[in-house]
Amino acid sequence: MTDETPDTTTNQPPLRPEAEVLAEARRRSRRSFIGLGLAGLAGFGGWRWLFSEPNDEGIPHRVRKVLDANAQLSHAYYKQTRLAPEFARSRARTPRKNGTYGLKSELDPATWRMRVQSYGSDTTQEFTLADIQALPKVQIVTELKCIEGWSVIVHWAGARLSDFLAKYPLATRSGRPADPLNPPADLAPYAAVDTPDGKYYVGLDMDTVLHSQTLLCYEMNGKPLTPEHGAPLRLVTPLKYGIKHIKRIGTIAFVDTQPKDYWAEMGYDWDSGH
Ligand SMILES: Nc1nc2c(c(=O)[nH]1)N[C@H]1C(S)=C(S)[C@@H](COP(=O)(O)O)O[C@H]1N2
Ligand SMILES: [Mo]
Repeated sequence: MTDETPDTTTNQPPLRPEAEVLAEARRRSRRSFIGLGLAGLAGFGGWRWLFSEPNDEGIPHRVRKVLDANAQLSHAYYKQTRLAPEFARSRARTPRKNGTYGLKSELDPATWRMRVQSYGSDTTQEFTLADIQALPKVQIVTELKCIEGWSVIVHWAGARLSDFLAKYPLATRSGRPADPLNPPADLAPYAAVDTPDGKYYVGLDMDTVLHSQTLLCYEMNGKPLTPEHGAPLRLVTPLKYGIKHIKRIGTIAFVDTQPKDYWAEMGYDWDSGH
């Protein structure tokens, strides 16, 4: 973040560190809550704006309730219908190397494994990159949006996380496959995804896990991922901001409670959708 040099070849605006954006959002929220009308809050854009705010300070209780109701509506909508826009491959560019938490130690791709803890048990199963690459290869050209205020169209390739969970049914207690169109009743509500060293971590709700554009990604713009962009395997989930696209996946655990999330702990909203 702050230690990164902007990539001048892609002609992007100067970097705004996440921490700086966060501080500004806090100032803005304090100043503008009083002047904000309820009508605005209840509007479709209103809830999104508010939910992008880092904290609840100063939100009257009743307003909070309206917001929660709106969030539930939008959640249902998102679940059933939303896809991130896709673009022509010719528009794909190389994104910044942004964020190095959990990437600082050396990693040998030959000995790397993705360790998955199945729902309702302590057992973990290990997967090689070849296991992931044996699943259907899915390619999407979508926008990577960072909360710092930049976005880049990127061509990603990998396996759908939902295809992985259909083949390896680790997200249900019963061992039933996690069919996104007909989710079993004993499906885990959340997944926790961490780097191998545990220094970066994201939490995902199950709608996001099973979304058709959520990939266990191993290629960027037609080439294997480089270490800076998350080799050997990263998450891509284009309805969420970049902060959820965890690079260098180490472990996935299917769990009952909302998992800890690196940037949510710093004050961003846990969902981080856009
Ligand atoms: N392990 C890890 N993954 C991470 C981060 C990080 O610091 N560590 N930063 C996130 C952020 S804030 C963004 S915007 C994207 C950027 O991905 P890129 O470096 O491939 O552009 O990675 C995300 N994944
Ligand atoms: Mo980001």
